[in-house]
Amino acid sequence: MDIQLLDSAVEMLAPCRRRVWRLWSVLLSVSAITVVLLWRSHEEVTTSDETERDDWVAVRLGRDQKEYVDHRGVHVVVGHYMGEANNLQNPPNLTEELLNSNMFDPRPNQGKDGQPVVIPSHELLKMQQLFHINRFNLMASDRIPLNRSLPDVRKKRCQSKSVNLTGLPAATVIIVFHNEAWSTLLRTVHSVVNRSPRSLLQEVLLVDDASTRAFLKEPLDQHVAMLPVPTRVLRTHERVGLVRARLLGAREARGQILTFLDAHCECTVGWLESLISRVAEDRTRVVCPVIDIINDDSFAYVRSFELHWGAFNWELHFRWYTLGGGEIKRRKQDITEPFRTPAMAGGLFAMDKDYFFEIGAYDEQMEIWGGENLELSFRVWQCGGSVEIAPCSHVGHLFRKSSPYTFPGGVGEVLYSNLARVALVWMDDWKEFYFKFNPAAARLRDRQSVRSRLELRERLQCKSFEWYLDNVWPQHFMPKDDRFFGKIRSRESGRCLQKPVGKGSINQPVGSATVVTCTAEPNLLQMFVMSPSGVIMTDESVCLDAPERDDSARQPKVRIMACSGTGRQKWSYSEQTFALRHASSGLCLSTGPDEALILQACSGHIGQQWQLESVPWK
Ligand SMILES: *[C@@H]1O[C@H](CO)[C@@H](O)[C@H](O)[C@H]1NC(C)=O
Ligand SMILES: *[C@@H]1O[C@H](CO)[C@@H](O)[C@H](O)[C@H]1NC(C)=O
Ligand SMILES: *[C@@H]1O[C@H](CO)[C@@H](O)[C@H](O)[C@H]1NC(C)=O
Ligand SMILES: [Mn+2]
Repeated sequence: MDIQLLDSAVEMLAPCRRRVWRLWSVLLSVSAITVVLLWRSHEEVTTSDETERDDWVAVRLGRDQKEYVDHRGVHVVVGHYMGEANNLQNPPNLTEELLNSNMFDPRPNQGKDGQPVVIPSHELLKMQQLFHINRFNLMASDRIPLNRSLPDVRKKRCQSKSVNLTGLPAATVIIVFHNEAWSTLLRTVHSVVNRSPRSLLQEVLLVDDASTRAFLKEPLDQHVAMLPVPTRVLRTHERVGLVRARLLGAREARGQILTFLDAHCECTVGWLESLISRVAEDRTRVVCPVIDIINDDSFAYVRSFELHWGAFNWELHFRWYTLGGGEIKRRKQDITEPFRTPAMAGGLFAMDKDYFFEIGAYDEQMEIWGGENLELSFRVWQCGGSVEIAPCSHVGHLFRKSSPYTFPGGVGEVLYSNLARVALVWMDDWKEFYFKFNPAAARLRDRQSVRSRLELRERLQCKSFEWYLDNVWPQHFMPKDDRFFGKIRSRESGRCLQKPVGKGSINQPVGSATVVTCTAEPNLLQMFVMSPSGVIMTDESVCLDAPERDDSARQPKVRIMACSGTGRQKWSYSEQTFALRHASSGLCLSTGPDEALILQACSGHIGQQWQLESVPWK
């Protein structure tokens, strides 16, 4: 999940292996150390798929920027906005005049080929002031031409794979915006116009959701009138939010394929044909591009990783998790082949227009944004379609640290109402799990009228949420009737297993597994799921993990790590001896020094006895 770690692990791979081989040839007497090194490097090769090596990374991600990758694509984490709001207690004095002026001032070579923009030091103060308007570096954006060049970030095999455009349906690209900056909005439009095969691009529809900026009115109409592709601007009379604005665009669309984009994207070559060809083959497919990163400070285009799929955590916040083991294997056969994803980020996707309306478009009761991506994902999967990511389609998206938008009614109210609707309509028993552990959403539960959406589900004869979990996301970490959910208590100390706290609210919480004083429910840090196959896991897709081999001499530490589906994360529990035995090493989970947990030869000792205390989840 941590893109920086992933990145450096991949980059270190090649030199590391060379070093190992040199050692090997020099030290003919095969020392134990060499063996260990070799084994290590082998393990690294197999776990970090070398065919997925990313050769092009324009800039290193900044410290806080990397946080975006975990939930990129998505305006997800409320906590994020709340945190950022503190900085806004002293907002700079942004006058109406400043807000309404278009400061677009392109310099021919700035941002060229996706390079970062450099602002001279004497302009830094001004730059900081302007940053607050859209919560990204507006001055940097305004210096980059609308038609800036970007590298072809696709895998070699994608570049050489040609798509037969004959007979493919054309798309309407729908871009909803609210007070977007001129340069980001129009760079989105120009990148669509310049990098889409003309025969596949029917038109561009801009939906202005009640923007107040003067330059987004007549000047925008005049600008788009000159584009070589039919482009219309639709306007709502009052703020209707993302869902209803997209619906307006969808109803007006003339193309057979609806392609939704955020208003601050840049499409790269090949992006559209890879999406449309999949939908043309099967109209029930919803296809997403790989979402690359446009840095909110420098506007550098940063290639992202293709080995993640979208899902969600116990709070129904969208997350990117490492692909399931089966999917990774399947991908090795052909890395250009699209792969299924349990959920989509929501901002960027293509689907058949008729299918969009047949399966119920969007839930019109959803306000502003948030949750609509999960709603559509569940609905498509449960009602017979599929959601996938096309690795040969790359679109850059500007990720911000906070939202510049106003939320009529408050962020929490809007988001949790939307999520409550998702749970009530699509999640069956798991809605009780969601409400039980998310009081903010539970409070809004009774205010939702979801009858028409339930009728839709009935009419389309959609499958259950259990089917979704079993078939679409078998690696899920939700509770279920066929598995344990609750606390894992040491019979020796009476303490409970607890997962580490993640760095920042969005990074996966990895670290040492510890036992600490048990707390009253609902403390989600102490709740674990044990699947029938023996995986002990918890929220955010982290699992109880220990080294694979019998290394009892060193008393290997037990950790909480990203779930990998490998043998090192399998355990078995005996209700007779209360032992939790690590499958691959045969050792037992034992309390160690301090709060730590270690593996030891099984002895039946009280330090190896664990009580699995079920907690009702629905
Ligand atoms: C902000 O600027 C305007 C115009 O320059 C001025 O009239 C107003 O007093 C300023 N407000 C603050 C809080 O500085
Ligand atoms: C962008 O447009 C300008 C002016 O029309 C042109 O001179 C320039 O070559 C274009 N740049 C790219 C990368 O196409
Ligand atoms: C492309 O597709 C069309 C229609 O499906 C077909 O007639 C044509 O032969 C194909 N062209 C190539 C080069 O495969
Ligand atoms: Mn966005």
